[in-house]
Amino acid sequence: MNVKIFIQATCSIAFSAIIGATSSTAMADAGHSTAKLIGQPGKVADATRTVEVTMYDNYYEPENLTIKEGETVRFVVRNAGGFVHEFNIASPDMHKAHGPEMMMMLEHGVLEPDRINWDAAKKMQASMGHGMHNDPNSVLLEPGKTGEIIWTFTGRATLEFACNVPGHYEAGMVGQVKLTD
Ligand SMILES: [Cu+2]
Repeated sequence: MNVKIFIQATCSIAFSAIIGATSSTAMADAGHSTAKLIGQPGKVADATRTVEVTMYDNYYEPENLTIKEGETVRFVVRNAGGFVHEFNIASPDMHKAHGPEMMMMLEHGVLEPDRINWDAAKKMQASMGHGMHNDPNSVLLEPGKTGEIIWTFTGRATLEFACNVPGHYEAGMVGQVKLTD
């Protein structure tokens, strides 16, 4: 396989991991049907509640989430660990596809253990030609930082919230989203 082509083909998605792609970029990879099933970005006015999620090395509190189908939830996510962590709502397949992309961020020096290297991110952007966007189903946080996601759970897909920083999912940094009536 031509390595250069491989990198070019995947970098837009890799970038989505961190800087976040448009949802369409991130989700096109997993298929539009999947994108619909996992839900969609919500509006704060529609949020029925706020759920606080704390990230540690390498687990979440709470460990799992129970959410009503159709519910819009505002997640306030805090990284209380010593490493960079991600809170990403997606199907298991999407997480699986996301892992190698995060590995590429690591290899480009963008993703350091305890910080996001924005200079490296800019260099990667310059060399790859991709812009910075927001990825509405994911937030990547340095230690001590807090972020927010507002998500509407429209479907009945099998969902997980997980951290795709290399090694973290495997270490157990993943929880189930149980959708109920
Ligand atoms: Cu993590």
